[in-house]
Amino acid sequence: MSEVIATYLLHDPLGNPEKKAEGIALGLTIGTWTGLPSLEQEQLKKHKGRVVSVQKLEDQETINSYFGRKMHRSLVKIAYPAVNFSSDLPAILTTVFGKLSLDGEIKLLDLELTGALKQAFPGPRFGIEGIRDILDVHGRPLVMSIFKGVIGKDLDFLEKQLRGQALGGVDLVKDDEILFDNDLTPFSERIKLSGKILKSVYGETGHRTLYAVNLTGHTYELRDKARRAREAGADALLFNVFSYGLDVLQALREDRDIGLPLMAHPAFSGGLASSKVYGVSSPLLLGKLVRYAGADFSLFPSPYGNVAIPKADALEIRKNLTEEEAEWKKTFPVPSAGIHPGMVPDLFADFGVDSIINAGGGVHGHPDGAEGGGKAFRQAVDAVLNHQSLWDYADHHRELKKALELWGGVPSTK
Ligand code: 1AE
Repeated sequence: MSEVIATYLLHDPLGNPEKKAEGIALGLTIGTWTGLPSLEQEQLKKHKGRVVSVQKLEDQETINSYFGRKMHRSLVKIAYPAVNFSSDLPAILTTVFGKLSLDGEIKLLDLELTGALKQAFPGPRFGIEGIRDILDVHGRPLVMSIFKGVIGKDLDFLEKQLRGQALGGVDLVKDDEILFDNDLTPFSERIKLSGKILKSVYGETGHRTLYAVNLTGHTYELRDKARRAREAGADALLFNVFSYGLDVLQALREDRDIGLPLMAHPAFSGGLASSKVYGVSSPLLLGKLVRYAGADFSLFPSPYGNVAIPKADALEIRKNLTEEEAEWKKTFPVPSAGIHPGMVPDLFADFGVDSIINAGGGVHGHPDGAEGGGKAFRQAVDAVLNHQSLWDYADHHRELKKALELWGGVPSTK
């Protein structure tokens, strides 16, 4: 029998997590058990939630002072029978963390799907290998840059930015997540323009760059808009999945007429995942669930940029996106935000070859502009691949040297 096993971090003033766990397991399934006549117990047995384990944790003074009273902490695992819900994420999330999420003293850390339930989720259409094949880039992390400062600007401005980024040798360029449909740079015009520019740069340099256009608008418009994007020649779609919902991502993934690589942006996820005591963990949201729903790329805050998350969380996100799973292809981890070339050795060490180094300000802020910024990142990657320090490599690579002089060559976390 398939189940979803949910892991929660529980805060409990009474020090009786077993009782609280049993209350959750029953409350989110059949409601009550002990008072039921034995015939009804028999009928409802297969629907009953099951406490799998309760593990008491050390108290934490910061948590006690947050709540203003002593709170016992524990990790609790509860299994929910799949027979209780339809095989979709809205039903699963409502079961395991529906009303319970309003409690304020409990955090959903993880979900584990067992049995046939896994087959309800498609995972990425292309995955890491598929994206590498499209680009024909293997054996190194990909480099991505981001359109910046594009609101209120026209297509000529976008053209210059895109050209610079592509000439710098980045593998992907994504829209800024706050670029929506607008009169100056309409969605379809951005797709057409990017096709033209990136083809021309490919002709000049032989380097292929893909562009991820931001798919925005009302939910009911997205499917047709995404299909039109494909017809217009789009390479990939950027998607603010947490502003819409994971099931919307899954619908885009499952539509064969769309069939484009999907890039999940973490915008709004901080509203769900930032608290230590309630909400949902970022490894679950930005790792497991975006992979299950079908993202080929998952962007998330790195541990060393300007909106950093704890390193353990970032590494867990990477693990959830890339560990071997028979059912799902791997999703590219894209640790992001405030990234500059001096961080490349740490990014490489922490996230490995199968990751994407992504920067907006760290590309455009280069003294030689976006082209210089792109080159500096590619040189930093080459330095690591050649087992050289960035500074040594920069002696013969001027774009990297200028980047290191501007931003420094060592990360702040080591
Ligand atoms: C975590 C998302 C990062 C992102 O989308 C973005 O725009 C980053 O910009 P920079 O690199 O911080 O300038």
